[in-house]
Amino acid sequence: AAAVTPEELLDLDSLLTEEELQIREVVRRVVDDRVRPHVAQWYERGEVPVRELAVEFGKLGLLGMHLTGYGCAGSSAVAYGLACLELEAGDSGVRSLVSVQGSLAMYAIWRFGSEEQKQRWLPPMATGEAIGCFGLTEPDHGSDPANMISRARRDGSDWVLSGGKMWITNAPVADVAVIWARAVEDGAAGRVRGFVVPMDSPGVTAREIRHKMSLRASATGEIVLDDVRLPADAVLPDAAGLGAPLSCLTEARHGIAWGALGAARDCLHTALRYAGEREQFGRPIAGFQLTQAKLADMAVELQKGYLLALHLGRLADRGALRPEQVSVGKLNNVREALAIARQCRTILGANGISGEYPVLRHANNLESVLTYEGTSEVHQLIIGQRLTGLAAFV
Ligand code: TGC
Ligand code: FAD
Repeated sequence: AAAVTPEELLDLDSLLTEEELQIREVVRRVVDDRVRPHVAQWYERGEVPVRELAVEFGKLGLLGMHLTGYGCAGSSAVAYGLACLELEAGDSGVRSLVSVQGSLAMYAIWRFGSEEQKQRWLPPMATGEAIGCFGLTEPDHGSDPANMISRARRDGSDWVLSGGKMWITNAPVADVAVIWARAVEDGAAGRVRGFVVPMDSPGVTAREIRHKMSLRASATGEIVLDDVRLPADAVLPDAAGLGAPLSCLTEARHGIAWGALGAARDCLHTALRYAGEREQFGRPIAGFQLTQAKLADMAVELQKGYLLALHLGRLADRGALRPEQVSVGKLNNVREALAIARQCRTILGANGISGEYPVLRHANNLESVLTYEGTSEVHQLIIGQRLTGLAAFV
């Protein structure tokens, strides 16, 4: 019988609408044209043309694509997920660019910002003319953002921000940052508030983090906030408490549950092609039972992950998606994608470690994806808390 792709195995395309299939096709094409031919080189050099890509993606409505108004496309959650999947089939760093811009920075302004903040920032962010970043993690506080050290104190009507953020995607190239800091109220640390901070504000410095062995086609930086004076209207008026940044994470984590499958799919396609062509012991390695067991198991996991992502997307489109459900998707799909990438690596033998093939690049990227947006342990604890009613974080 003729070979089918892993996606054709269960005919899961039949679960998508015509419009969703069209959006997927558009994103797949832009990844084929603008990402695939260059991404190995970007990865090797540790440089990526964020601005050019952002403008390209902006033209297609991929930035803040699931948001409405202010130049955003207003697509469904499923369409957004499919876009994330296709982008990450190119590279996790490219999907990160879009996640951070749309689901973190733009979403925070869209959901919690004033009308003036939305008018000022969302249209240029939707076109990719303005790049955003999202500063929650600090050098000493990653999984426990509640213990953040960054502070915002009042000075007259102004706000003065001090502290620092670490591992911030897009920071080295960003025009604007959404920074989360505890407001100092009556001399004591109060609630977490969000601030819209132009990156050229006096006292803000961004330094690129170099020597990464993962997510090299992504700009990652540290932001230092040295008594950054901001006007009263820099605060996001509707964000008070840690729930605000955490709700932004729910948006981005949903995209990642889809996106990671793209990296896995690209690895599996590569391994299938390679196994069909590579001969050892006088026959294609795809004909060995042990190779087929690996390929079959990976195709099964990929399709299970896809069904899970699609279920989450449909729940989101009904307005019924809960954060712990997103944790199930993020935990499972990133964990399985990483396992698939590593397994594919074995099928390529020595070629598996070469940059001529995408497999180890995806596997290395997925190490970051496993850690950011909540480590797998944090998602296990979120699910565990939901199952038992007991919080085991502390
Ligand atoms: P906890 O007491 O559980 O919650 C504080 C308040 O927040 C509410 N809440 C949420 N609201 C909306 N969405 C969610 N996902 C929420 N999770 C919690 C909660 O109901 C509560 O509300 P209220 O009204 O009672 O105050 O908070 P906790 O301090 O115990 O922390 C819980 C924990 C550990 C799950 C949380 O801190 C966490 O998720 N930690 C992981 C941090 C993280 O994921 N950082 C990611 C940074 S951004 C990033 O990595 C970008 S990577 C680039 C890319 O995306 O491509
Ligand atoms: P830690 O919190 O120090 O965790 C270290 C280990 O301890 C992990 O295995 C963790 O699971 C475990 N651990 C921690 N607490 C517990 C517990 N209670 N129980 C059991 N185990 C526990 N952040 C942003 O704000 N914005 C960004 O744009 C952004 N981009 C990123 C890009 C990259 C490439 C990377 C790698 C990270 C990025 N991050 C960003 C930061 C990311 O969100 C954090 O790295 C992540 O939340 C984990 O924090 P940490 O690295 O400080 O690890």
